[in-house]
Amino acid sequence: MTSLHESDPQVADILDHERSRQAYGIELIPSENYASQAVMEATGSIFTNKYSEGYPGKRYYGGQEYVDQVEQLAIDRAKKLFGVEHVNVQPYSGSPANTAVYFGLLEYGDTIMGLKLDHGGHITHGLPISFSGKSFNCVGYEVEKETGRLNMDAIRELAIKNKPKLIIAGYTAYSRTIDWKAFKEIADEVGAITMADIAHIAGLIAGGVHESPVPYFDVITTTTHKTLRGPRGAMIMCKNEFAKDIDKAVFPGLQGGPHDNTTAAKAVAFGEALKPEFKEYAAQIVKNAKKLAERLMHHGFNLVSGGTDNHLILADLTNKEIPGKIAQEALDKAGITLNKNTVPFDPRSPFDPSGIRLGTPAITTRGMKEAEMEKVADFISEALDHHTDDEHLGKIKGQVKDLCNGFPVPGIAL
Ligand code: DSN
Repeated sequence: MTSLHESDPQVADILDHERSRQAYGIELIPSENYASQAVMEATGSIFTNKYSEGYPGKRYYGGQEYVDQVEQLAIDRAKKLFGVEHVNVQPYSGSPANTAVYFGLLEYGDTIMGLKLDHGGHITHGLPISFSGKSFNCVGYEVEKETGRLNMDAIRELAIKNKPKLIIAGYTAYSRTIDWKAFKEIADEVGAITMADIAHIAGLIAGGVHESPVPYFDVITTTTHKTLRGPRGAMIMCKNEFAKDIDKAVFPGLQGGPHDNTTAAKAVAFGEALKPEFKEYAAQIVKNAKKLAERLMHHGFNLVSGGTDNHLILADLTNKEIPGKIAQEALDKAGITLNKNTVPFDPRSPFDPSGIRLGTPAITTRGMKEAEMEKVADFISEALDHHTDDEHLGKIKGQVKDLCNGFPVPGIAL
């Protein structure tokens, strides 16, 4: 048994640095989180060595007695967690999961309707240069300019005009709750299938703080590593009537062997999310985001839609006269990680947009609460006020480290 430090000190050294970066910095990218030690152990487990094309009880390789157990366990736990009829836990990540839904349920050229990327959607929801945009007739809906929120009447009109075969709800940069029932009613009116992409808010739904699309939607995709706090991966949940088509689309339609080590880690994460303390975690994510938003607004930040109902905040920095890219870079120097992001109707480019996107899943995992959110907002404001002063940013980085020292990351041993 040779450790990584002995066998490959170069990679081990990079990992050590990344470990410190994660432990001593404030992680605000809303799609990131800190997986538990147990999730990481399963991810790095013996199942890395196994191939298991097929599904439990119907495989194309021998030696499946334990793989079948772990995949079935992941499926059963996911069903219990979300109350769904059917689950496929094999998708490698969110984009392959969404692609599998399209591949299984649509014909090339069909019309699909999703929120435009620069309004908070996802690449796979119909961005013209993506596989989804090239393969389907994609009609993008928008948020309202005045409110930054979805307008269900406008979405209904667009659906009636374009008659999509699939309507997608669920976003990557939208900070408000989603009216699943209203989407379902629109879909029924135009005869569309409904797909919810709950990647960002899966943990909030599992934890009972956001309404679930399950009673309304036909198909639900999610990654497993964001608010759900599992390994990098995804799953597709659906009504039984779509199960066969979805399973065939995942394997053999799009993928070969599932990553069984990730499947084991998904089972662990779903087990963690079924525990009562996960409900407290999910509720605290939202409380923290609301407090962070409130304090940022106190510092004069202009938040799209005026605040948040979930784990994320989208700030338009136009009034601060700091482009998102410069803000991201300055905050990196202060030990605060978030991402530059377009805001709806952004006159700037995605590489140099007007906004920043930030969120609370990771800092909530390390136990920070409302009092710390005030400090985090104060750090951000101070850093952006001094964004050209590296010395000042370095001083804030020291204070960030002091704060982080009081909130060790579960899963990172230093
Ligand atoms: N890359 C993810 C995010 O950051 O929101 C979406 O897939």
